[in-house]
Amino acid sequence: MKYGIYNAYWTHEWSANYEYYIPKVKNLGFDVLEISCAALTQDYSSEEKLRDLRQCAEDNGILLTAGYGPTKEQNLCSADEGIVDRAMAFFRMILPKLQKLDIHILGGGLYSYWPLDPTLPMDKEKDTERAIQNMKRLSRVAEDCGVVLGMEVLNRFEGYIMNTCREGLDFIHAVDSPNVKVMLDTFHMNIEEDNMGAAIRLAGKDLCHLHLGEQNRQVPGKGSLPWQEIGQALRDIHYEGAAVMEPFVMKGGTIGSEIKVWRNIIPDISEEALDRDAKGSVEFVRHVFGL
Ligand SMILES: [Mn+2]
Repeated sequence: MKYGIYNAYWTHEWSANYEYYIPKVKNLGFDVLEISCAALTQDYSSEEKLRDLRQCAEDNGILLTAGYGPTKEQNLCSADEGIVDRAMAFFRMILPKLQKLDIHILGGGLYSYWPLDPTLPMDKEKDTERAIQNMKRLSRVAEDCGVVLGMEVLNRFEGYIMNTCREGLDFIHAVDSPNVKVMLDTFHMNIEEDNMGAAIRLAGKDLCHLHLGEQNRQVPGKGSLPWQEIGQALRDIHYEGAAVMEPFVMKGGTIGSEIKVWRNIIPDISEEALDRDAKGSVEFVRHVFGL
């Protein structure tokens, strides 16, 4: 198993200078840096920038993975064809960029939009059916680019298409592509699943990616989630994907607002303190998971 961390832990905006964070996460003990696709429309849009980023990751022995929450204007489950077309156009633009970066996992609520706007109409049945049909089309692009799309199962406050691993599995089985799989996140699972270990075992070989975070989104080991049980379940399914911690501990900026962090979760949010927590946490999960 590979251990990673989401770049957004250190920043207030989704895009950042990834060449700064790649050697940092290597030094802290990680194998993987997850980046936001938002950066690929802004700071990393030229061929040269993409080539340099890939080279930097290779030079440091770091694998890259990608995450994304589509906006409500680019939503694969929308009844508005223009909004679906924008989503397809976005992914058709992004997936070849991921291929150029040697990124093979893109995870998130890709089947819908994020953050959830509860004032918009929600018809779970019809929206899910549209998401399945459009994800079938998108899966062909993903297959061509060698990218697996992780359907991230989100908690009820952030998504309505799939809230449990069971719902995620039903969705991917309906899509029926080797490049569309389930992705779980311990923060969301803690709200929705009866039992964390059972959910991971249920996902089994269909689990392509995993986010780690405590119940208040601190780094693993600082809260009360059952890490022993989670590790046992990952061993039971012989999980070989990446486990990427996705801590959010700072208020402020677009990230603080979209994640809904209204206070600093830890007393010291200096870069040194964040680094220390990340280093301690990756040692903790490697020890507890033993994978
Ligand atoms: Mn997540």
